[in-house]
Amino acid sequence: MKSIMYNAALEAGKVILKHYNNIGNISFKKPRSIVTKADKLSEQKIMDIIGAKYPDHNFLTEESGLIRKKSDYTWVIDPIDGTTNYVAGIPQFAVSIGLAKNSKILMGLIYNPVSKDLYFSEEGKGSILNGKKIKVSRKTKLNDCVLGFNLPSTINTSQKTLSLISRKYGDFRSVRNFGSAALTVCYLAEGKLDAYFSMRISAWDIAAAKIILEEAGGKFTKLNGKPWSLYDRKVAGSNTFLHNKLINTLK
Ligand code: LIP
Repeated sequence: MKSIMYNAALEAGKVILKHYNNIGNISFKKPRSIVTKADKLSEQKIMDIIGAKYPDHNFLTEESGLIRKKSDYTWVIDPIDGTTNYVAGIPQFAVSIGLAKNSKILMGLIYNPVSKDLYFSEEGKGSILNGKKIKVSRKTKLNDCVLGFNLPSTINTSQKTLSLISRKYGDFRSVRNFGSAALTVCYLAEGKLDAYFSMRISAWDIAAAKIILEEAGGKFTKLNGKPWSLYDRKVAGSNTFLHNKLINTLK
């Protein structure tokens, strides 16, 4: 399963790069939520590669939704996380592939085809970036911390997010928004950021990132601190040491 996951992500990366300087038409799935030809082709490439090897497995993907085949295994796929960056030529986007057995994430891979940074994790085996183990930061004070967040396409939830950040800004050393939730959580997993939250996230944005964070020593829950499951939208992640403080501050 691991080698299929790698192969699918690397092949999808080639598709994405092929169209990077020639994006073509952009369609709107919903107001402010865009999709390109490369999103669809990348997703198709991933599903073709995985489907050829595991024809009975389910898929949950950003562009096709849930394709259920009654298997215990579900591949959770975002063909380009950070499509707005992709379209703008900002090299901060990634392929994200997670594998869940029932509701448990077993494996995750996040690949930025421009930087070639590849994050991978497997349950119980830690997390790696380009083959080297990564670990979360060891900060324990919120006011030493850099908080990552993301802004969903829905105006109302983004305004709520910004208003929360505005109120709590002074509790943190700084905040960052990168436009790819998957990469943001990887930065947390490797200790570049110390905490993360989202008021609206989708399973395909976050499934792979969740195991990469946890296997690097981090903690990932719902925004209220309770255990996360695949369809929960409000989430928080941290280096573990800060988790309770983060949840309390963001209440
Ligand atoms: C996007 C994210 C971004 C988040 C958006 C959206 P897409 O994913 O990763 O950070 O704020 O809500 O989900 O649509 O580019 O795959």
